[in-house]
Amino acid sequence: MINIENIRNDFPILKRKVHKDKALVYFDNAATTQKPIQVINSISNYYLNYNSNIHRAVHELAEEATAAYESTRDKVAKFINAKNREEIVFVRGTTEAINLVAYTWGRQNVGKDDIIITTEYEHHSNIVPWQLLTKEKGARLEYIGVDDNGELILDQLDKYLETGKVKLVAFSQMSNVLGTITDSEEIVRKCKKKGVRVLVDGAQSVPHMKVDLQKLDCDFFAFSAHKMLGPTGVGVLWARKELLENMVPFNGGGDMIREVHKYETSWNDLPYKFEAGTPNIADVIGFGAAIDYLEKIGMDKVREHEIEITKYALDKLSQVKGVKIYGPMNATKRGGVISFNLGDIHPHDLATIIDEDGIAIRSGHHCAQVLMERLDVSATSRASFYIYNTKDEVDAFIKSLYRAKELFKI
Ligand code: 7TS
Repeated sequence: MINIENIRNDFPILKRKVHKDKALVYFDNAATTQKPIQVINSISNYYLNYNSNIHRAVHELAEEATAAYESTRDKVAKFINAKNREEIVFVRGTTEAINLVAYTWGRQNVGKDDIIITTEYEHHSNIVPWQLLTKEKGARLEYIGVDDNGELILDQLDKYLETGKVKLVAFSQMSNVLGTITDSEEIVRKCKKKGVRVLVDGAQSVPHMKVDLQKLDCDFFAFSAHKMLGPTGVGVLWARKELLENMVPFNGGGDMIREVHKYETSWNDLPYKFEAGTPNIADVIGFGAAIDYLEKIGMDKVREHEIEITKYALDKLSQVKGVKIYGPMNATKRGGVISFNLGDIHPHDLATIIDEDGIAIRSGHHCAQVLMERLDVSATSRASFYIYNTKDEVDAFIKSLYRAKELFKI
């Protein structure tokens, strides 16, 4: 069991009131999580005490900043059990990581009539880059469908793999709308048999469960710091060393070069070949503090807490008459994300009403319009949890839904 009271004390924002005197119930964690004081302090400590550019100067400040920045790379590698620190590329976030792969590896390896597969429950950031690439190359983009339980219909993958034309399968390890945990190892196994590359979007999984890249055995992996207690503007692309070595650079500029001449340039070693320009030093350092924080709790404990709170919320929510919940009803098959609709109340109206009670949820298409089409809705409401959320907060949320029901007379 985790000590929620101690954890909550580390998050200054949880003490603030909203709408004058309402306690904040923050259930929008799938969008971004709150930050503990340890992360905030590590960023301000950098600016207060050793602000400097990295990898360039020999003075003490630069050495301290470089060491702190590079120590996050080691922490990330250990956190996701990557074999080599050189395989960890810092980017702005999941979106940039996927675009990097599409623009470099994709342009080099995908041609006319090739197939890229994604799924119907992807975030737009794992759809649009592939649309851009396939349109440019005259290739095809195909989808693994979602069944009525909110799970992927994996048989559909076999049919495409049989064609021998699939170059890449790109999918999310956890849906940001349905919470569904993808059977990732099974997909990787099927793809490996056919020599097909796999990209896994870990934006929702890495913050919430233990991820082991050596076990997962995919080829590309992307995630964002800000969904796991870290700052915005930092994320990770992990890719196999041999792939990164053969990929052309994404951005050209400082730091990514070894030698530049008038007409020719040679590239720096990995991972610097993919980190052009002054990076987001402060926030990478803050990301390191976020990983330390999660490691101290233990990812097994994080997951355990989330299952408990999700189970509780699914149970309470399904007792509210008129509620439709999307995705698997078994809390062990999903992360702490619950999308739902209440009667015919528009999700934006519902979110606005319950916000008056201090409950912050997300409403809309959650950057997953392909899934909205599949579910035949224009939008859903979504409550998403993290380590600092409590059952009392779930109760407050449910109470607020009853107030909305009364207001809308349903
Ligand atoms: N992939 C998944 C599965 C996501 O949930 C998100 C963000 C992204 C990619 C993009 O991450 P970014 O850090 O590059 O923006 N998801 C959400 C969400 O569910 N609500 O706001 C952002």
